[in-house]
Amino acid sequence: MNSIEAPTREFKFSKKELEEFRKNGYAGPFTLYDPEDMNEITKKLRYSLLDRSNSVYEFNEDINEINDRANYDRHLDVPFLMDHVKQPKIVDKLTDVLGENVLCWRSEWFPKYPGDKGTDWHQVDTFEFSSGEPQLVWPQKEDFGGTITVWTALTDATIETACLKFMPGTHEELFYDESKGVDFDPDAIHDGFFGYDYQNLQKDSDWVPDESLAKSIEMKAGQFIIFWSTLMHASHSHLGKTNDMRLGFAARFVPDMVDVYPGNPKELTEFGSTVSLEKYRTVAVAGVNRNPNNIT
Ligand SMILES: O=C(O)CCC(=O)C(=O)O
Ligand SMILES: [Fe+2]
Repeated sequence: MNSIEAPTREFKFSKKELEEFRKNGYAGPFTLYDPEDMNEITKKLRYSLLDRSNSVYEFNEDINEINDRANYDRHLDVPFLMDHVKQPKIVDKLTDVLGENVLCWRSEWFPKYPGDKGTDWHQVDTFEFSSGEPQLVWPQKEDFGGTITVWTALTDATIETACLKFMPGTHEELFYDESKGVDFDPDAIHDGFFGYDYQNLQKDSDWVPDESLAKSIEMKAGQFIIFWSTLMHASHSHLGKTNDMRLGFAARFVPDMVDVYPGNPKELTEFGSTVSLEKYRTVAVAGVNRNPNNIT
C-alpha cells in the first residue's frame, strides 16, 4: 500500500492559542503577508477582480457594488485567492478545530469606504437570514454550528478606519433567530448590515448588545483573524479621516461533513442578487470531501 505522508501542520495553534480560541471564539491577529507586499497585492487584485470572465457568478449589471452577491467566491477563479484560502498558516489552524477534512465554502469582500457605518453586531449560524433557507446544515442537526471565518485585512484596519470588534466568549449562545427572516433594502447597503437590519432578528427585541464587552481588533494589511461566525461581531464606522477604504476578505470554512447549500439548489438569492449555483463548488483546503451531498 502506498503510504501517504500526513501533513506536518507546521502552523497549528499553540496550546495556549487553541485554549483561547475555544474560550473566546476567536484567535489572532496572525501575520500572513508583509504589509508592503499586501498593499501591492491588493492594488493588483482590485484590477483583476474586474475581470469576471471566469467567475462562477455572472456580473449583475444593475448592482455593481464590490459587495454584491455576484462578487462572492472569487477564490474559485482568482489564483491568488485560491492560494490564499489554502495557506498553511491558515489551514493548519483550521484543522485543529475542524478536523482533517476542511472545506472552504464561501469567500466575501468587506469594503468600508470613508464615511460608511460600521457593521452592526451579529451572530450567524445557518446564513438563513438572507436567503430564507439554511445554507449550512451540520450533521446530527446540532443545536448550532456556524462556520469559521478567516478575515484577512487587505488594507490596514484601525478604530478610525472600521476595524472589527468582537464580544469574547459569546459564540455558544445565539441572541438572534435567523429563521425570522429580514427583507433586503438596497438603500441601506452602506448602513449597518449591507442592506439588512440585523436587529430585526433579535430573539428579544428589547435586548441591547453590551458595548462595554467589545474588544476592538486593529490589524495591519496582511494580517488575518480567525473567528466563529456565531461569535458576536461587528465593525467600527469608517470616520473618513483618511480617503483610504478598508478592505477585508472573509473566507469561510466548515468540516466536510457539514452540508453546504443542502439539497443543492440551482440558485441563491441574497444581498439583492440572484445567482446560478451551476458552477459553484466547495474547495477541500485540507484532506478531502467525503460528503456525497457536497459538490467539490
Ligand atoms: O468587515 C466587516 O465589517 C464585517 C465582517 C463580518 O461580519 C464577517 O466577516 O462575517
Ligand atoms: Fe459577519
